[in-house]
Amino acid sequence: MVDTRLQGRDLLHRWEGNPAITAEDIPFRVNTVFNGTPVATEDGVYLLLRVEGQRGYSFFALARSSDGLHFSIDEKPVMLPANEGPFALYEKKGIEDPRITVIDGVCYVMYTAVGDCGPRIALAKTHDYVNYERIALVSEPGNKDGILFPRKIHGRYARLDRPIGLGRGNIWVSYSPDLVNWGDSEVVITPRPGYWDNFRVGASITPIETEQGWLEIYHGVKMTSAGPIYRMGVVLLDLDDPSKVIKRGDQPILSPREEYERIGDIGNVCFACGAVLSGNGDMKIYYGAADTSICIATCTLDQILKDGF
Ligand code: BMA
Repeated sequence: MVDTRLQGRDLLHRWEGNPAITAEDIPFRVNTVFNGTPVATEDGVYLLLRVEGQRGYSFFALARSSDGLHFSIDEKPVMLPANEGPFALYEKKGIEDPRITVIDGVCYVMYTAVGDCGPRIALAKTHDYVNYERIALVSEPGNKDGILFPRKIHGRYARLDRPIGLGRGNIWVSYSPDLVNWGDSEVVITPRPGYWDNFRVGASITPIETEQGWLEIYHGVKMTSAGPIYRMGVVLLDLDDPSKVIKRGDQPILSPREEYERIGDIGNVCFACGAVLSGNGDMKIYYGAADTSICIATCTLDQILKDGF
């Protein structure tokens, strides 16, 4: 049988049921839902959703699914911006783009705290996906897309993030002994002039450990006269030293083409916030489309490693 994924323009295959979740599926009034991060639980796949309320700021809701495709959404939001304590000032304009990583059985969520001084990365944890305990604000402003690695590297926690330097976004790696204090930061990848990721790059999913290295699906932004285009690409990082790039795909693996990716509050956006890998190597990648819905794309890990580079 011919594998159509190699014939189309995209390596990933869009789920026929896309968009998987829209504002109409949320049991309370919202503006949009997008950029949800998945976690595989004993009860199926849960997705922590970024929901933008009617007032304009974002918060998180929980979606549950037995098959990873069809979701039902909890009646109430599960995490709202802090309105008191040390996080309140920095979450005044909302909480965005959560990324779940499970390390040693503990479910952590790195997210973007948005305040008057700009976006910074924050860390929380949960034992039931409904209650979230904030741990720390872990970056200065001007940083987004913080994502923990799923295990320590040489005895330290590690994360990818996206500080803005000279107006352009690069992916960096940093290390921590305790998840609170971070340092030894090094740049991992930068935008490539002339390419589909010429303007900004940022980590998108929790790195997946493979025999060849850490597989990271990232978002690359091309700036055009009609505005930015957000696509997904792949990079493979050294298992011992993730600042070392083993290889980086020349081409994106998914680009906005469908109407639900082209048209929305911010058009031309495919923005992944996580993936679920099954034992047989099948992957479901969850992405926000046009900042207006949540979509699902599939592939196998082998195919990404073979044809994504
Ligand atoms: C990024 C983030 C994402 C958003 C994307 C496209 O900078 O803010 O939340 O989906 O832009 O608008």
